[in-house]
Amino acid sequence: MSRFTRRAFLLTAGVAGALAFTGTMALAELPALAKKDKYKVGFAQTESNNPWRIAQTNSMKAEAEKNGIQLVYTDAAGSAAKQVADVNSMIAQGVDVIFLAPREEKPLIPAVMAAKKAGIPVILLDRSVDPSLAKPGEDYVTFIGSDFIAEGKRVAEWLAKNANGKSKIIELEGTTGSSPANDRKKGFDDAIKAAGGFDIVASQSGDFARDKGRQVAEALLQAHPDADIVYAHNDEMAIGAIAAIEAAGKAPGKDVLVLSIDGGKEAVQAVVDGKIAAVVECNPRFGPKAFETMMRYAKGEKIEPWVINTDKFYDSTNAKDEIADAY
Ligand code: GZL
Repeated sequence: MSRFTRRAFLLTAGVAGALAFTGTMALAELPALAKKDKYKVGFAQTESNNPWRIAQTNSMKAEAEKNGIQLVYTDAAGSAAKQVADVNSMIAQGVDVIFLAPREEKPLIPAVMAAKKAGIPVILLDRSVDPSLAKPGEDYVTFIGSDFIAEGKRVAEWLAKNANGKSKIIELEGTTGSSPANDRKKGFDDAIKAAGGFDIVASQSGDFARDKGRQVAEALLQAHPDADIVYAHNDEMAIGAIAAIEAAGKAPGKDVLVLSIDGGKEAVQAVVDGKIAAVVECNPRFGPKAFETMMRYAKGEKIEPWVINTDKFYDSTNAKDEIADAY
């Protein structure tokens, strides 16, 4: 083949290739949501093992009912694999849109992609997926939730000002591989290191669960009797840690500072009682914002990649006056 012909061939092949790629990209667009009178909406929940989860589910069910929307609800009972199957069943049922609270960042990617391939838009609630594997505006509509890094950072910043000499930290992590656990750890650990003078003597998952949190706190308090701070990624594990501290013959709030995230009534009451030092709220009442975002998308609005929930903060200065707002 002459040099000229070869060059022409390569140029043509390159353009054809680019067109094909663009064509493929066009096929990979985010599914739309048509404006309809009646919607059939899926909500794939991770589990119902704590008050936070139950409050989120109740908020979604109440808002769906208020808007006359048929809700297809599933509970993955703590299994990411079941949650993927739950999403696939919603796809088979032909729902119009899927709200998904991905239990862990990576295992739920196939569910997000299957919905996209089926032309069903996904809105992520409360937890996100690995950003290197799926993107808002391309693979799912948006992520509605709190800034977990900021939540961890706020706990560290409060400690830096109020630890009064306490410095040895046991960290109780949330569900391994979940975005709140990853980011609450990153936000706290980076900020506490920057503050200086603290030492995270142990960090282990309690799976966001009360009894697991208690068991892990018991074991770590025995292994680190000099620990004088417990930072729990959620209220359930913080309340479990209080039981462990008391079982060790120590006084939570005096011998050991306990800090938490979620801001449920039980934890805020523990702040009032002096057993928890501070709680960053992570509001579970997603219903109104979830369906408002869905209707904005149906109207053709471009949805921001992150619809952020703002979080309150409770410590001894406001817990008594504001406990009524807690979920
Ligand atoms: C946070 C949510 C977390 C809560 C926990 O958005 O995913 O899961 O903080 C819950 O209480 O189990």
